[in-house]
Amino acid sequence: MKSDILVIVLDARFIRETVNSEIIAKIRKQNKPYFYAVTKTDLEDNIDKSIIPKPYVLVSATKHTGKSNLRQRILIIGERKYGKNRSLKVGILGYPNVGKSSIINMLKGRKSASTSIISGHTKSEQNIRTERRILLVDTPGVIPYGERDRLKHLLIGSTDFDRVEDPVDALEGVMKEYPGAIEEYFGVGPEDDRSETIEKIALKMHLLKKGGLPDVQRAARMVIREFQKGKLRL
Ligand SMILES: Nc1nc2c(ncn2[C@@H]2O[C@H](COP(=O)(O)OP(=O)(O)O)[C@@H](O)[C@H]2O)c(=O)[nH]1
Ligand SMILES: [Mg+2]
Repeated sequence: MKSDILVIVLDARFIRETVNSEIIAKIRKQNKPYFYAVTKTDLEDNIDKSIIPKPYVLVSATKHTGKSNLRQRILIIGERKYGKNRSLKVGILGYPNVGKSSIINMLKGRKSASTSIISGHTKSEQNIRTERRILLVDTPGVIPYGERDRLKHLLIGSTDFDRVEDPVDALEGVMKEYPGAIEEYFGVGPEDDRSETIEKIALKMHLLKKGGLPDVQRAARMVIREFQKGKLRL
C-alpha cells in the first residue's frame, strides 16, 4: 500500500493482543511515519496507559471522542515529514474487527466506510476523502501470518460469533480465562462444570432443541455475540 502515513488501530480492551508486530516491522523498514489509534475506549474503563505503544491517540468511534486529536496528529506528522500543504494518503491498519472503518466514518462525519460486527467485512482497500488534504485508505484487517490464537481472535472479534466452529468449546475457553464474568451477566451460578453453566444459560434464554433439551450450541454463539458486541464486558 502506498500510504504516506499509517495509523495502526488497537482495541482498548486488548491493547497488547492487537499490536501486530509483523506489520510494524514492515512499516519501520519502509521508514514510514506511523502512530497508534487506541479505539473502543468506551468499552474499557481502566486503560493501562503504560502498555500502549507510542505515539498514540485515544478514540471512541461510538462516542465520537478523540476525533480532533486524531486529525491533528495526521496533519502534524504529515507536515513534519512531507512539508506544509501536501496531500496525505493515510492507511488505516489493524486486526479484523478492531474498528478501522468506524474510525474512518468518525473522521468523515458520516458513514462512508462500511462497518460490521462480522469480521472480514471490508474486502478490499477503499479510499475515502475526509477533507481536501486527507485521503484515508480503509483496509481489510490482517492477522499475523500463521497466528493461531483461537481465544484471542474470538475476544477481539477477528473470528466472529457466526463463524466460530465449535462455539461451546470456544466459550468454555473464554470462561476459563475470565471466571465469573459470563455467569454474572446471565445471572447463573457458577457450576463445577462449565458446560453445565452453558446449559443453564440456554434454559434461561429459552434456547431449546426439539424435545426441550437446552440448545448449548446456539446459546454459546449468542453469548459470544454479546461480548463481541461489547454488551457483555469480560
Ligand atoms: N463500542 C464500540 N464499538 C465499536 C467502536 N468502533 C467500532 N465498533 C464496533 O466494532 C465492530 C467492528 O467495527 P469496524 O469498524 O467494522 O471494524 P473493522 O473490521 O476494523 O473495519 C462493529 O460492530 C462496530 O460497531 C467503538 O469505538 N466503540
Ligand atoms: Mg472494515
